[in-house]
Parts: sequence; structure tokens; C-alpha cells
Amino acid sequence: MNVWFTEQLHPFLRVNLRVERIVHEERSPYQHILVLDTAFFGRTLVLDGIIQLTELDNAGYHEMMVHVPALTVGAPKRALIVGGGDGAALVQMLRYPSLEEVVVCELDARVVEVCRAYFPAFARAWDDPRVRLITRDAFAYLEEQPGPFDVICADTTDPIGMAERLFSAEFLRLIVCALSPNGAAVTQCEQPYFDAALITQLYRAAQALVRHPAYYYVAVPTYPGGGIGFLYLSNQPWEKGLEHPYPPGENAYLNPQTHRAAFALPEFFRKALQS
Ligand code: SPD
Repeated sequence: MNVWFTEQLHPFLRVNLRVERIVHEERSPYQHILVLDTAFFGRTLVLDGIIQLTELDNAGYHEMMVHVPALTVGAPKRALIVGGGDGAALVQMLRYPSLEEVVVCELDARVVEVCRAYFPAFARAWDDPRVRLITRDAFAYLEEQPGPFDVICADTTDPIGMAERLFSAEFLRLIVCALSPNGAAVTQCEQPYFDAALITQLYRAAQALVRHPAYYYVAVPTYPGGGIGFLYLSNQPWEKGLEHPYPPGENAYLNPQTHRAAFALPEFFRKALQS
């Protein structure tokens, strides 16, 4: 079979995956949901035409999104995942024995249901009694001041349509207000080459909100440009995370070297953030 899925997030770059089988396709009240079996990368989740995760390369994204802030805290008790309806970030969060509750605030209940059905590696996490799923808009949820949370991960889609508000100074403010005093948050924060202006703007906003904002980057071969970044928000420096032991379970991407190296930024981008 020589069928290709093409992601056209950017007008100047396309990502192609060879499709072996269409596993599931539907239109939910919020978006188009597509699950594919792809050659080499395995089972793949696509929302509104944009690749969200593949079986082969999702571990780096989710480990770095969850453990970088969670290790800063050390023994988190209460966590919030914004979005994350696929359950992959949840799997990582639940590795912390100290965790008493994790709230997943996902707008689209169908993403949760579809991923529970077709991504067995993440499905069991939802049965953990520590998990509370809230299917609603995260912006409105955070406005109700549901904190404090020790760790917050905004595992969002790209800043298009309904997710655009999740890439604003106001959203960062709501996240920081929901953090416990020694807490740490990260938000999915796009690609230094393609989105430098947006990232710089959010980084400036972060500087006004917390003592130790930072930007770090993870390799994800199926995302445009081969990787994606995160904005780190905390009054504690990310380096504190290097002092704490990993939670039980195996890492596929994170080790002390990748943890440290993720914060090393290319010169053009480091300058843009400092300017
Ligand atoms: N350009 C793709 C960005 C996708 C980020 N979100 C992925 C969600 C996986 N849990």
C-alpha cells in the first residue's frame, strides 16, 4: 500500500507518514479525530490534520513535559494536565507514588474515549483512582481558581482556533495563579525556527510572572522541524530537578544528560529570548 498522510501545519513544510491502515475516523463536536497505523512510527493520533503523537516517538515529548516540572517539585501531590486527552502525559504523571490526585482538564470527551479504545498503552491510566477527568474548557476551569497544584502541564494542540487562547499571557497568568508556592508548570510552546515571535512574547510574559522561566526543547521526529519546545514556569530553577530521583518505571528519553541538554538553546534563539 502506498498511501501517505500529509500534515500541512505550515505553508512551507509538510510532514508525510506512510499509512498502513485507517483505524478510526470521526468528527467530534470539536474536531476531526483520526487514528492511523503508520509504517515505522506505528499507531498515530491526528487531530484536525495535525499529528499529535505516534507510538514510536511520543515518549520523549511526554516524559520531558511531565518529569521536568515534576522532578523540580520532587514529590508532587496534586497535578493538573490541561488537554492531554490521549492519556500519554497521564501515564507519566501517575509514576509518582507521592501523587494523590491528578486532574485532566480536556475539552473533547471523544478524544479520551477514542484513545482509550485504540491506544492500549495509555488506556489503563484512566482507571487509576487518583485520576479526575474534567471535560471542559481549561481556560474557564482555571478562572475558577481550582489550585493549588504542585505540577501543571499544558499538553495542548497548536495555537489554532479553540487552542489559540492557551498561548496567551492571560493563560500563563492563570496557570501561575494555580501553582503551589514551590510548584512548577510547563506549557507546550512550539518551535524556535517557526514560532520565534510567539515564543518570545510568551517568554516575556513568563518573566513577569515567575522567578525562573526557561525554555527547553525535545526531539520529536514526526513534529514539523523534528522537535518541539516547552515553556517552564516556576519560582524554583529547573536545575533543582537534577537533584531528585526518577519515579519508578522506565524512561525512554529522559536521563540527566538529556534533561540538562534540553535547556541548551541555539544562539539565534537564545539571543531572541534575552533581547
Ligand atoms: N504540532 C503538533 C503539536 C502537538 C502537541 N500536542 C501533542 C499532544 C500529545 N499528547
